[in-house]
Amino acid sequence: METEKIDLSNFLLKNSTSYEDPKSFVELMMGIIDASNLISTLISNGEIGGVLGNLPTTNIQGETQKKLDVLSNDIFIEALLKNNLVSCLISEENENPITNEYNPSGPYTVFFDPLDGSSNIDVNVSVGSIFSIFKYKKNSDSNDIVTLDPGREQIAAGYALYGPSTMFVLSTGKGTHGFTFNSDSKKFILTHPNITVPIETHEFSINTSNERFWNPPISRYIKECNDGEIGERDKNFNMRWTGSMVADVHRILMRGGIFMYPKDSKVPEKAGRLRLMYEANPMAFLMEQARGAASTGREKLLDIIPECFHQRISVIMGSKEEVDRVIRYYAEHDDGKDFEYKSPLFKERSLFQKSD
Ligand code: P6P
Repeated sequence: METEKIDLSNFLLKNSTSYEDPKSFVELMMGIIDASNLISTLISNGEIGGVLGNLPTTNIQGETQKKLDVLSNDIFIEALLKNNLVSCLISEENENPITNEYNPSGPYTVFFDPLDGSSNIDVNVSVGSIFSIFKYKKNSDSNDIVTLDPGREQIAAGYALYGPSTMFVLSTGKGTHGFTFNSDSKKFILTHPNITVPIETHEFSINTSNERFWNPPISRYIKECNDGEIGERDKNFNMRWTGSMVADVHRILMRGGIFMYPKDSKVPEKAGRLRLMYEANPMAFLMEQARGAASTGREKLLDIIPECFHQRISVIMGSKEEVDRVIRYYAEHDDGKDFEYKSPLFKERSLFQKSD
């Protein structure tokens, strides 16, 4: 198979003309690849490696930290700061940016979630590392260390998926491409060039234990999926929820579907469960590059102007036809036009604010 001969580092070099600074970008990516390989090895040793289980600490998100959360975070920080290319690192695990005091003028800012879905690690379910790369822009008009741009300005984004096989999925703005780790050659081999998300699907992905907190457009969409061929959609749906965004989004990139973690009324002051800069933005970049769609329900995720490093956001992404339908449901609700949709679920509909 032709793509068998192309490994990730050759792929990056072959496409280097599309990067503004090829040498530094390829070197940065090699650091991320090395970190992912190291994390993959730690994970594959599981209990034998003594790296499972919780620490007595919590991260900035108030979440209990796994041993592997901290180990993965340390591995990424070391890999990304050693080559003096990164001026500013923002990790899910750290409240403040990690800066490179040795080289404050590095050309890149990197946002990352070192081990997404880590609550699954002790039960041997797929987890992953997510990264998002911007050109470094110092924030001249405030004492913030870095300017936060919308996700559309990313120069690259991707993830390592530590699953039955270890995969690396990447976009530099020229399509989304998948690589599978070859344990013999110790290289990531191009196995899924130009990934394209099927436009339609029969599979949805949402944590249904939150149903009582959902806003009306989400409840309307999921009810119609559950009504199947006897309802509005005239077809049956299936549901999948892994609890690892990387695994759920990867499944959708491979075979279609819609992933939803909308803002809901469970914690009204929270703008959503997932974080914009190191979960929603990189996944939305990959999804749009694979001809899928990614929205908050009202705005394209990649157009959101960030307010802070750990900002939470409503996430709806996947097969374009399905995402467009959910967006339509939000619009019809905001315009009061979904009146024909009567449901006992909405007796408190007045509680649903336009910002939800
Ligand atoms: P819940 C993992 O902690 C994560 O950030 C995503 O990977 C995942 O989609 C979501 O949270 C799971 O959240 O509420 O279902 O546990």
